[in-house]
Formats: sequence, structure tokens, C-alpha cells
Amino acid sequence: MASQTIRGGFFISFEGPEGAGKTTQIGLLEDVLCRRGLAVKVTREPGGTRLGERLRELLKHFDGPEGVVPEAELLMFAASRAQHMRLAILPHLAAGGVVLCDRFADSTTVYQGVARGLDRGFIEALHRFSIGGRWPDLTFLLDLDVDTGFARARRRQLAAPGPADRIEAESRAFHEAVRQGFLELAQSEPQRFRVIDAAAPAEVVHARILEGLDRALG
Ligand code: Z5A
Repeated sequence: MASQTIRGGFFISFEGPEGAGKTTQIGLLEDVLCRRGLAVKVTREPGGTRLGERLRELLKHFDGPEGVVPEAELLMFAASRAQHMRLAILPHLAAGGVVLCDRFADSTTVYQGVARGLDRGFIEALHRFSIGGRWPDLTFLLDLDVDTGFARARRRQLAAPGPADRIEAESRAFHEAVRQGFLELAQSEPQRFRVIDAAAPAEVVHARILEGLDRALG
């Protein structure tokens, strides 16, 4: 039962390339914050609402010869985010809770802007429209080299086979551009980002995240 609130809430996003360990780390942090008496909402993008989860399914698994053109892909991510922001994230923050979000707008900047090469000015305007000005208070970038990320994803696929994923299946060069794009974005916004070496064992990554969070919360 939550007994602590934070005025205006606290919004934390987790970003990084494929297989960086975001989901694992969000689970570990959720346990700690719940034990501290905070109301924690774990959510993800694309997704987090019924509409968002339907869009997620299409964004990840839409197949057939028609494919998804990059412009449509960008707008679907933005549509999922607009719904997610207004129906899930903002209400939880307004109630004084903590939101832990697995990917957010930085993923659009990097995947659709840097790696797909869509217009960055347009993407920034779209962020203003879909987010309405409430960016995360803190963003953990879990940085991992592409080969280690691929190997982790392969192991996970062998352990629990699932359908092919459109974006995961992009080339090595695409995923390399994603990694570099995240690092450059983090460098351009050092106040909000904490870059964590995600190649370390999960408990070590968790300890670094807690340290970063406690420092940010003062
Ligand atoms: N996307 C986009 O293009 N534009 C956008 O605006 C948004 C998203 C919001 C969503 O896919 C896709 O959408 C994503 C970006 C794109 N595509 N890609 N690529 P998703 O949500 O299904 O997948 P993901 O976000 O890329 O995450 P992931 O691959 O599921 O990985 P993860 O959550 O970062 O990692 P994990 O599941 O915690 O761990 C992966 C495996 O590694 C697992 O077996 C763990 O047990 C293991 N693991 C975790 N940590 C460690 C450590 N420290 N050591 C060793 N092994 C570990």
C-alpha cells in the first residue's frame, strides 16, 4: 500500500538498444520503490493503454508485402504516446506516483529520426504535440554493444520462441546507428540522462541505477 507521494510525481524512462535489460531493471527498481512506500506504475511504449497495445502489435508484427512505411511507423508511435500520456502517465503523476516507462519519446528520436532518417524538426514538433511538455524527470540510458544485445535477444528467443519482430530484424548497421544515436542524445541532455553500462551483471546495473536515482532525488 502506497504511503508516500511526490508532488507532481516522478517520471523515469528507460532507453537503450535491443536487449539492454530495460525490462529486467524496471522490475528490480519497482520492488525497491514499492518497499519505500511509493505508488509505482510500470508501463511501456509502444503500449500502456488498450489502443497503444493494439498499435504495439501492428508496429512489431505487421507483415506481408505492403510493409509499414517509415512515415506511418512514426505516426503510430506518436499516436500510442498521445493516448498513453493523457490516459495513463499524467494521471499517475498528478496523484503523486512514480512512473517507470520502458522506452519513451527518445526512442522515436533515435529509431525513427536517426536510424530511419526522418525529419528531426518534424519529430520534435510531434513530441510537443503528443507529450504536451511533460518529459521524464530522469532517463536511464542502458548502453550495450550491438553484438551482446543480439546474443541476449537470441537466447531469449530460444528460451521462449515468439513471432518475428519487424524492428528487431533490422540490419546491424541500423542497430549500430541506434546505439550511437542514444549516446549522442544523452550527451546533449546531461541533466536528464544517466548513461549506465548495461554489459555488467544485472545486480551491478541495478545498484548503479539506484545510485543515480537517489542522487537525482537528493
Ligand atoms: N521503438 C521505436 O522504434 N520507436 C519508438 O518510439 C518506440 C519503440 C517507443 C519495442 O520493442 C520496439 O519498438 C523496439 C524499439 C521500437 N525495437 N527494437 N529493437 P520491445 O519493447 O519488444 O523491445 P525492446 O524495447 O527493444 O526491449 P527488449 O529487446 O525486450 O530488451 P530489454 O527490455 O532491454 O531487455 P530484457 O528483456 O530485460 O533483457 C533481455 C535478455 O537479456 C533477457 O533474457 C534477460 O534475462 C537478459 N539480461 C538482462 N539484463 C542482463 C544482464 N545485465 N546481463 C546478462 N543478461 C541480461
